[in-house]
Amino acid sequence: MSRLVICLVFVLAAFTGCSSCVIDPQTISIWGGDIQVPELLSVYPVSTYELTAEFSGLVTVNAACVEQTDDSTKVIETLWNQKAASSLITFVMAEKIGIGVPVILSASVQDSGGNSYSFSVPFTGYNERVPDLRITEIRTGYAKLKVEYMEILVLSDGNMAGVAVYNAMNSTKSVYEFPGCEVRAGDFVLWHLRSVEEGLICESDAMDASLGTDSSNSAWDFWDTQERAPLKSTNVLLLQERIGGRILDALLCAESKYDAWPSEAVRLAAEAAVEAGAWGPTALITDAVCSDYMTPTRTLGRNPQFDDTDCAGNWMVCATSCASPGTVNSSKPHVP
Ligand SMILES: [Ca+2]
Ligand SMILES: [Ca+2]
Repeated sequence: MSRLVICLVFVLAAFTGCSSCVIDPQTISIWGGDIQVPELLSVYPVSTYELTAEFSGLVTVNAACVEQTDDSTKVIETLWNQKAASSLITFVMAEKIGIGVPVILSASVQDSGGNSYSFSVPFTGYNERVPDLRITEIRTGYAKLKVEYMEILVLSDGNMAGVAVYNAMNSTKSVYEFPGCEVRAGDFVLWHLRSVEEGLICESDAMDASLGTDSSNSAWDFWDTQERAPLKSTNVLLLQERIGGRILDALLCAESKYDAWPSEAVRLAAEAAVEAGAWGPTALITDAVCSDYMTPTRTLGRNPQFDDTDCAGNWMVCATSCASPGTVNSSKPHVP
């Protein structure tokens, strides 16, 4: 059989070109008779100078470089420490990449059969200044311009870049990642799940930049673009320092019509929250806060009169019209 040459074109990111990089960033090319080459599974930064690439099989690296893709378009010398073929490769960059700065890793690898291919993947500079954060309020109801949101209180100064919310009951889009934003202890952050108005801005520099119903001039507003009931009232929400990273806080909530978590994903998230010490005493749905009677103006919030003890007793559904996006929660409960 003649030598099989397959070229697959993958547009992985907007890319302006890299003269000193030998790898074509938009092309994955495979040479050889066996096209079952190891697949690139993920690329993620693990420290300020290191990132890890995970493959579905053993590979060796032929070449690699990292290029900054903001205004500077700088190429950063990149090495890898590899004596034998591995499915987990750590690349070491010669220079620090700023928190949240967009970059692209381009590399060429080959497997034991001699099949080689190159790839380019975008990622952002490692955030070593993740603030301590607490979920303080959620709205799961939606009416007209009042969209679902999560309010987060910042407990220590830091940067939000890459901080992730895992929304366990949302199978369409289960993770939201915050962009870079310097925050200070005492600030409120608002993640609005829909964008249904004009003038919405994800604020990175100024708290008063965004318009929009429930935006706040004294909170950092971020706007997602989800649809169709994206935040369920029976749910487990995890706030993580980065995707797959340490759990900073969690909220387990459930309507009384359920006597068990409605999906395996939610059950596992509840267990992860309890294991991380972010909720208790158990991961059973009976230890979740009751989220009955929520409406667009009756949100679920921490009662500001109680200390944070990571359990259902800290939370309550507030009275009608007492939703408080971007400000301290009401301590007036809804009385059914
Ligand atoms: Ca704002
Ligand atoms: Ca509030």
